[in-house]
Amino acid sequence: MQFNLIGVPLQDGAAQPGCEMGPSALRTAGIIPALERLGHEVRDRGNVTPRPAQVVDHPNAALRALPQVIGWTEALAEVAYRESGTGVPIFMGGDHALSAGTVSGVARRAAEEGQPLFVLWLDAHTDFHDPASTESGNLHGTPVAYFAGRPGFECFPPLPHPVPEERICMMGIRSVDPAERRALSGSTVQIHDMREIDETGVAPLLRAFLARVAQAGGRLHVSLDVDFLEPAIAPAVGTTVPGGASFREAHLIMEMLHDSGLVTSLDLVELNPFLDERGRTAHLLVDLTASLMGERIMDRRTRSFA
Ligand code: DIR
Ligand code: MN
Ligand code: MN
Ligand code: MN
Repeated sequence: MQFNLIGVPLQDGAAQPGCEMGPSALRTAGIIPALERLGHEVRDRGNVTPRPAQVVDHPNAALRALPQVIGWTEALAEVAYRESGTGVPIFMGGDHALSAGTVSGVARRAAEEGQPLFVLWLDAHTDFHDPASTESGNLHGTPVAYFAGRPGFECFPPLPHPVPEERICMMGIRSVDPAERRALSGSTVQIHDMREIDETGVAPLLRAFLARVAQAGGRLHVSLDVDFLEPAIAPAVGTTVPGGASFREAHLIMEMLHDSGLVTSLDLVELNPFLDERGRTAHLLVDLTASLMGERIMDRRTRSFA
């Protein structure tokens, strides 16, 4: 397989600085040799530069770095469209605001290929605010509502191909703000919160979603927020929430995603290497990416997803 690695040193969407070092940490942790060892061709396309920020006014005085995030979204939508034409793009973040651009770009690609785009959102948070509803003012809490085409994003770049809400599946959720809860209560976004994962296990939930993607002949974008993981194993993120996915739950998801053959693009986001100890979380992300791209414990005669 051909991978296009894209660095996205964006941190304007998060409260705490440090995510701009994410792409460097993932490169340093060996993401390129890890993929090459699996027989893939890897091209490092370098880091994205945002479009220049324009003056934008918004009634929500809490909003932070709105013009900058808009500039990143514009640039990323273009890069994601381009890089998804020649291989599987892996977007190395950078905070989660980057997904407004990456999903918008890969959705345009999917539309051109005549295939429906599905999104698997692995996160402690639903990131379903709009610029008016966010109380923290951190725009990394808004990308899903943007690429789903919800109202309130008039200040953002126009979205030619929104992702219908029923094609979005979230796993790992355990922190939802009141405004997000309200917006989601009337929505068809599929949410598997941590309680459901505890009760059911990740495998049946993911298997059902992947069957739906396969049946529709869809493409699948995976967006992995570091805070999806249990903080004890992945401490390098500014928004840790206890009770996250375990080491094996996360690897199992990646292994099943690999077996499905459906994944066409990937975000690795919210890694803040400044909060880490010896690149531990960056290494975990590299190992999870390897599982997603074909690393396995033992060869299997039967596929876990068919
Ligand atoms: C919270 C946190 N819902 C906010 N969101 C985060 O600030 O809007 N998303 N951390 O990843
Ligand atoms: Mn997130
Ligand atoms: Mn999160
Ligand atoms: Mn390693």
